[in-house]
Amino acid sequence: MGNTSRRSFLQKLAATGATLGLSPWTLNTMLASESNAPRVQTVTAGQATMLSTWNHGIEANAAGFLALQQGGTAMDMIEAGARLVEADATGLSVGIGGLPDRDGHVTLDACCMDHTGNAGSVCFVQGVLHPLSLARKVMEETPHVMLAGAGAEQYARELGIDQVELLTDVSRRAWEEWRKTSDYKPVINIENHDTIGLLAMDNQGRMAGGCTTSGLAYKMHGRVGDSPILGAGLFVDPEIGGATATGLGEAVMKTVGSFLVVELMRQGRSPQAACEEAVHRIMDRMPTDDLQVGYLALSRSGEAGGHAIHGGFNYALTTADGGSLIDATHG
Ligand code: SD4
Repeated sequence: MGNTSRRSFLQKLAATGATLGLSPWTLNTMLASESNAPRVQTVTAGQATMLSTWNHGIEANAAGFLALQQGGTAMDMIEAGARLVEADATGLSVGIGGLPDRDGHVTLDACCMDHTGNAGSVCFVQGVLHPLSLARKVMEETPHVMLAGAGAEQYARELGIDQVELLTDVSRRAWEEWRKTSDYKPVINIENHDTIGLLAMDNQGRMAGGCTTSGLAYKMHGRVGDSPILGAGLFVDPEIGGATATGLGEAVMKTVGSFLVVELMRQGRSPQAACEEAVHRIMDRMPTDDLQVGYLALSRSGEAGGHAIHGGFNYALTTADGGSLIDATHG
């Protein structure tokens, strides 16, 4: 992270921490441990843990821990973290402010899984501020797992979930600029590095996960990525652990990445080794010079790991002792 972006990140973290009512001690611990963190950490089984993709994972995890302190479950931690990032209009790849498709529509994808293995998902949703909350409602209140497009939007209206214009002045201007050339080429770690995947374990050992995104910028209208696809962008087996993905969804879907990571953990791999194997599966099957994918995994015993095709992928790991931003291994 460059000095300027790091400074603004830390300022934002301090402001968010204050809003969340985090103690100065917790904030200081997070700030102090933002660098030089080990790549793999083990926490005490039963100790609450939260793991989220990219820089904004620190703030998301802080929101998750606040939900936990207020009596929430692992699923509440996930929803709280996701909502914070979805509502941040400065993020260009999640919720409001997300970059639109090539026709100028912001379309959102999200899913979640809870500690019972239950799952909910929404995809190709427009005008909804909190798609992960909508996915949770699908999981908890309907006999279905996945709602798409107009049907999901109709359900959101019935529930009274906030409706908003997701295209902001900034994202509209970026789209208008892009339209001058309409050049579509994924750019590693640049185009979409804000999608958030979250994994959590609460004090009672309950595990949950979530993933929420506006997907690839300037994608074809109607394109749905890996993020709302259970087993691809997210998978949680309450007995084994969870995994989530970020990056080019097409590569993740073709290898059913998050399910693969969890199954590898079931066979005895550590979260780190499982993420590495899932990344190598992609690297073995397709050219990856222009393609980034990163996986995160959290085991039931509280061990965390992350690995990506290319450098530049990082993630936030938070326990009651504080949070750290970790540069994932790669290659
Ligand atoms: C997608 N996987 O729609 C998402 C994008 C992403 O970090 O995660 N970017 O393909």
